Amino acid sequence: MAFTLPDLPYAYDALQPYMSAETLEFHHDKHHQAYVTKGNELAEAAGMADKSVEEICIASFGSNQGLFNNAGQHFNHIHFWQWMKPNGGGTKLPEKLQAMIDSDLGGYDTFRADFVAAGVGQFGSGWAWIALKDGKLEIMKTPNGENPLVHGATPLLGVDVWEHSYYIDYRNARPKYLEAFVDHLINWEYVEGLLDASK
Ligand code: MN3
Repeated sequence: MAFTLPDLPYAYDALQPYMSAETLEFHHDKHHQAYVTKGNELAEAAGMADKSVEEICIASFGSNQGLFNNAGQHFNHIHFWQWMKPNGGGTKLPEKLQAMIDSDLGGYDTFRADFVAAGVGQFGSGWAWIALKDGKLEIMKTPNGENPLVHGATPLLGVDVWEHSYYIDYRNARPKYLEAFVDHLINWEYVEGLLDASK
């Protein structure tokens, strides 16, 4: 099925002051739209236009880099908009997720430090993740449009560390952006929904 750009699940200015309307206008309307447009062209050319974005990610990884880059980024951004909400973040997590963060990631404070460190430590463009692999949570980082799907894992939470995601609001201060994402933006209910759906 052809890729389509989903609407943002909130107003462009809803995540201020942690993510500006200007950032969301460029990031959603220009960057994500470009992945959709190019991804559709390349999926058509590869005879994969009838496949889902998840199927295309897995089938194109390592064999059709151009298609993978755009399909991967389309998948990542569909969820990225949902991984944020106004008045999100912080330490009030759904119970089941909190229990898994305690058992698998060493508790909330360790998760926060390790997740921010993964994002800061991703050299150049990419993503930091909580993924579910073999029934356990893991912190991961990936370059460019890569995601946990192509490593046999289920992405539950991801943060975009491409400069287009933070440069307008934070300039070069990637750690401050990541801290604001964790403390004020994460939609933990959406994360828990993906955990439930993965079982
Ligand atoms: Mn992006």
